[in-house]
Amino acid sequence: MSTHPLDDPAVNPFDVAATAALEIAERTGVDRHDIALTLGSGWGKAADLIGETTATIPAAEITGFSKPALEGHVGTLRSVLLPSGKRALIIGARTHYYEGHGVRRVVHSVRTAAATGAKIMILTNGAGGIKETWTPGSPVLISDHINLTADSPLEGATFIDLTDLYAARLRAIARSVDPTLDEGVYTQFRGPHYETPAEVQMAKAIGGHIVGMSTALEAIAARQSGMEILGLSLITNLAAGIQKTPLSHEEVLEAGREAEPRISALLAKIVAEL
Ligand code: 8IG
Repeated sequence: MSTHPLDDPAVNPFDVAATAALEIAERTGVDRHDIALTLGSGWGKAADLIGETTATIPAAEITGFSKPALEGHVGTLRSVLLPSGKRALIIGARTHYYEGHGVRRVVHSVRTAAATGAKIMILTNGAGGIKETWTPGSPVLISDHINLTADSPLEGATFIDLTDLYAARLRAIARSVDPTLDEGVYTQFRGPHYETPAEVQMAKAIGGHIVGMSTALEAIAARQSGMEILGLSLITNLAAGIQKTPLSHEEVLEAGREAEPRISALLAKIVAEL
């Protein structure tokens, strides 16, 4: 029998998020957070650069959060005081859809961020690149997404507009910090296997430029909660068949480590402009 609150269909996931937000307020001493960031592979160092960390909490100690499943993913929530005086909540504990715990658990961190007061949600990830001009280590803006998981965080007849999901306003701010930032359509596959070369060609044919396993479902939940969204992918590898060599998780981690100082500094500069 599962004892996870989000596994009980009778439980309202927004109530669980509200409880988690109260716990975060208590543990951090910060009543409201203004911005939230989910830091995926390669982006973790941004946490140290955007401001002063005033509290660090193991995420698993907060209601609804699951233990991190993966190396390279930090299972902490951090409250950071920005130079502007704003407060950022840093989520270093992503639950992936491929873990099989259901989409409620995947988007719990995003709903919790909204419940802490965050109006801007920055979603970052490591991903595969389809555009031939991209090389491993390139950060790119997400302009839109294609959700190939056949799932949704929305339950019941909840019809939500996804136009300008990745806010043009925030993308323009990011480009004002780095005018060389390219952008592309993020295509979420279920994973955890990487795509076949044929699936990558399909993603390309339907308008995808980035392949990943995380961000689309989170962005939908962030929109439902009324947050403005900025999405950034670190291209850690070219997608299968685009690069001629097989993909390896080790290679992906290495590309993330190599790019981390550079892209984390970029993200910190972007956050300072928000
Ligand atoms: I890092 O090539 C990383 N995550 N789906 N495909 C998918 N997810 C990824 C990839 C990739 N690289």
